[in-house]
This record gives sequence, C-alpha cells and structure tokens, in this order.
Amino acid sequence: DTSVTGVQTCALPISMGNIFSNLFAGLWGNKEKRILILGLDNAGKTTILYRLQVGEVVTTIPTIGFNVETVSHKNVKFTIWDLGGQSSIRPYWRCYFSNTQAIVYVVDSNDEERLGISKQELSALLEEEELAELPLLVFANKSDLPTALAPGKVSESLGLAGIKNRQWAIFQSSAVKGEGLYEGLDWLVAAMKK
Ligand code: G3D
Ligand code: MG
Repeated sequence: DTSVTGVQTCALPISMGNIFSNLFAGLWGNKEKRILILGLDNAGKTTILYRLQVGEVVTTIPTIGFNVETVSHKNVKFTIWDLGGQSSIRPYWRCYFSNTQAIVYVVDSNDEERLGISKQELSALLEEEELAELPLLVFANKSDLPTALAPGKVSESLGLAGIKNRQWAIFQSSAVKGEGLYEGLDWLVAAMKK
C-alpha cells in the first residue's frame, strides 16, 4: 500500500515515459500556473524535479538570500525552495505564492530526527492565507532505502489527518528510482481539476 489519502482516491497504474506532458496537457488554458515544491533541505526536491524531465532547472538567488529553483513546462511553473532556514526570510515566501495551484511537500522518510521540524514547517506553510484550500501532495521520498518509514508513519508524524479544508494525499516515492512520482502527480492533477 503506497498511499494514504484524505479523500477517496485510487492510484491508477500508469506507464512512465511522456506521461507527464499528457498529465498537464490542456489543463489550464494559457494562464501561467504555479506548483510549489517545498520541504526541508536534502528531502529530494531537486532530484524529483530533474527526474520529471520537465526542462532545465534554473537556480536564482534573490537579494533576500535563499535559493529558488524554477522550471517551466508548458504554462506550468514549478518553484522550489528549502524550508527550515532562518525564520527571518519567511515573510518573503509570499513573493512566490501568487498564481499557485498546488503544493508538493517532500519529506525524507528516513530522516526520523527531523520529521518534527518538517511538520512545523508544513504547518506554517498551510497557515498561509494565499495557499488556503490548495491541494497538497506529500511525497514520502527515499522509499528505496531500507530505513524508510512507511507512508502511514510519515503521515502520522506530519499530522496529516488533522488537515482541514483541502484535499491531500501522501505517496511514497523514490526520486532516484523514479518510483511513485507519476502516481502522486496524477492524483494532484485530478485534485486540481476539482
Ligand atoms: P533537496 O533538493 O530537497 O535539498 P536533493 O534534495 O534533491 O538535492 O537530494 C538530496 C540527496 O538525496 C541527494 O544525494 C539525492 O541524490 C538524494 N536523494 C533524493 N531522492 C532520493 C531517493 O528517492 N532515494 C535515495 N536513496 N536518495 C535520494 P547526494 O548524495 O547527491 O547529496
Ligand atoms: Mg534542492
């Protein structure tokens, strides 16, 4: 069982390949939309983005001093940064919130020690007014490692069951093996259409 969801969903078996373009094809017309990919450093965010092969990831360092990575694919812009840094930059998160349609939160399911911090960062994120009601996809990443916690355990540690007023789902993934990513995104696209 690879997923625990806050709504009734089924992960359809889908083949890899060019499926990603198909997922997003014709979803939103021409208006640019944003998907945020966030989580602690070392969770696997950048690896996931490269694994999706949506294009060249561009790193920028705004004057406020944190790395923001972006890649655009059709009219969808993926924006990534590491949480868990200084709280002084938190007000600047908002600079990247406009036009956001969905949140992807990535957790290293082997990093038990930092699950508490990861939970706090997620809670802070979900309190952001501009992100209210947006669907949340959590990747319990690095599932290929023997010490990986089951997604149900990760879900419990993050307190996902307490999330109100948004659709959410957690999928285990291995960014290095390319497992679970499309299943998760398939759920997310369906959630965004609702
Ligand atoms: P971040 O962007 O969230 O900070 P990265 O994380 O994508 O840079 O990944 C951090 C490290 O974890 C990288 O290792 C990367 O290869 C590894 N990693 C990412 N996803 C997985 C996964 O699913 N399984 C395993 N086993 N490792 C993963 P390095 O050694 O390059 O620092
Ligand atoms: Mg990174």
